Amino acid sequence: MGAGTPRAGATHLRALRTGAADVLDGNWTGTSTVPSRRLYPHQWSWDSAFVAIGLRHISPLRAQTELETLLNAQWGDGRVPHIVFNPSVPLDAYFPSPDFWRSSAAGRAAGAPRTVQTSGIVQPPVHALAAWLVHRSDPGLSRARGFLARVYPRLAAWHRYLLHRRDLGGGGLVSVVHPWEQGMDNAPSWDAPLARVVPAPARSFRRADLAHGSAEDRPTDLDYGRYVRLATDYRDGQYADGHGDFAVEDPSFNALLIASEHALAHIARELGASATARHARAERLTAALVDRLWDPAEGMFLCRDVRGGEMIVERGVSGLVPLLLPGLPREVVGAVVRTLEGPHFGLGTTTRLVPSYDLLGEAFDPHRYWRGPAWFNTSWLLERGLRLHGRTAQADALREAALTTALTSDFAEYVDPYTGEACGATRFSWTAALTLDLLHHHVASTPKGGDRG
Ligand code: 9WN
Repeated sequence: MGAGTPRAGATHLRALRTGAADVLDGNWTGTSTVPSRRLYPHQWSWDSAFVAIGLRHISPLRAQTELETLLNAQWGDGRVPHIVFNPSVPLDAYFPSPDFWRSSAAGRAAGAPRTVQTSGIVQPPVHALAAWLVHRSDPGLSRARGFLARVYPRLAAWHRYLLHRRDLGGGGLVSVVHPWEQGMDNAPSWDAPLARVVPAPARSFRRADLAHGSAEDRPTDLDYGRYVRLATDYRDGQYADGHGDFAVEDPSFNALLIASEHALAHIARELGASATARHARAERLTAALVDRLWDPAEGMFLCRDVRGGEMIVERGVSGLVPLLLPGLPREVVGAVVRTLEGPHFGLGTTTRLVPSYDLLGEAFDPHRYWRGPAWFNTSWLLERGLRLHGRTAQADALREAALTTALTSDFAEYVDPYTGEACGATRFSWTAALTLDLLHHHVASTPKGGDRG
């Protein structure tokens, strides 16, 4: 592996498993897992999907519960909210808090639940993929509890919401309406579309994140002002879709939807229904993704600014995530792998884990949120993609690097992509969970088999 990452030895493997399980135990609330006790003290949507993928190796029951708790907060229109608030956590522990989103009042027309408070935006749809992997880890328990039969209609409604209410560009792909929806909040790809948004005045809100993280690593106040404006406008429009100033088709969000659509096909078949229509939809979406977001000259996928009507020429890790799709044309796979290993992302040469943004980009910063550092979930997705497309040596090297870095960084939220230095929170849930998943496959050493298919 480049950057001198050592191979994880047996002692490390034991320490990793114990350490990762301990992080997940510490962040477990009884019904779900917080991403980080201090920084993110509620349930987050895509975090919970990644957490379930790891939890299944130590407790399939807890993994099922994690997903079911999230889906219990689903809105009537099918959306799965990006945060489910824990009522026992003080309001000022995280901003924006439930009194900002006012989900049960402002979201009434969209069918927000009455008994639980949530945000009104969404996050990437990793859930059906997670549900399928959780089922595969213990099919007996899953069948005995009717797990898939219960989650399938909810997951189907979730995908229906995205495909029917969020095709704002009219080309078959889903748009995100807020940078928080895509999950890579502060990525340089949002700079241009965000520039059109008038920021909410700094005095109109109070950030909670700066109490736990260093200001140089977090988004700026100006960015926050814009995030707040977009969320306020969405709320004040009763969370109806199609009116906001920000709409972007993002490669990673759509690729995760497609991967989850394939997973829904497997779930349908397991439940005795036909998988054909779902696989066909996934293939159609893959074709739309290539058609609308693939840039052959850049050798990667780009975001499309739906409101501005143009492609956003910034190289973010999101543009590599479609590698996890089985139906990607062979030349696209080859080009994405070359980009991943080339000077912009440096995997196997200059970087340990996949940076969130172009090493040579003007906005690159190895420590600032989503503008350069490496996150474990994107490396996990790319490890999966490399393995799926037969790049076994590269997948093995990335897995080793992720395992070693998870241990040395105390399961950091994100790391410096060159040095692996810990940034943000430590004992971060999805880092621990995905470590357990990588570890499981490392030990099983079944590159293409097992439950990875
Ligand atoms: C806003 C919880 C979440 C992750 C996101 C990450 C960060 C929140 C924030 O934390 O976003 O949703 O306050 O910055 O960007 O990917 O889901 O871990």
